[in-house]
Amino acid sequence: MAPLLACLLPTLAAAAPVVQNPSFEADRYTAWPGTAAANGKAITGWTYTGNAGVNPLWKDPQAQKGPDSPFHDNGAVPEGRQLAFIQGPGRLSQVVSGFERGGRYMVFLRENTRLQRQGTQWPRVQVTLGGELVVSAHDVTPIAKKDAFDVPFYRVESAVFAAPRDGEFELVIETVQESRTTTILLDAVGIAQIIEDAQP
Ligand SMILES: [Ca+2]
Repeated sequence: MAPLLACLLPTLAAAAPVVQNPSFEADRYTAWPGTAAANGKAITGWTYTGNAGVNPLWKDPQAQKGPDSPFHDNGAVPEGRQLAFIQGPGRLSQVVSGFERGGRYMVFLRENTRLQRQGTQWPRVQVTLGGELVVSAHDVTPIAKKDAFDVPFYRVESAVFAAPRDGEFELVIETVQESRTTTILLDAVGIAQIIEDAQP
């Protein structure tokens, strides 16, 4: 069935929902510590609440210093050079279009936690799509020791679900722990369309 599947893929892929700025590479922050509030109050493609932002920040080239990531203290950035973070309770969200009624989808992302300033809790994160919980609230612990950057962030996948209608749904990544100092690190957010094997 491989040839048939190869024929179908381009058509279906074109209709798949696309997350904007999924890897948080679109912005170039320069103001410490990389909060959106200190960098034009914008994360391209996303709406945020709370103390969210992007690391690293890129200093003046004339300062002869490399990128600085105060929130990123362990684990390898899984995609590109940048990640998003939410310190304390907050959310990153965007409206994603292109869903088809009955189509089967899965939400995925990469996550990790800052070791420093944990407070009394690790971050607790959940993901909703169109108000429906697709990734249950769960604690995120650091994937590596401090200043160990070899292991990429955890990969998290939702269960496969069917879209209840055509159109767009709001994707919300939300931290729900009480601690205001603990910080989740996020990258490589996406929505996959699950294509069934074609049977004759
Ligand atoms: Ca990235």
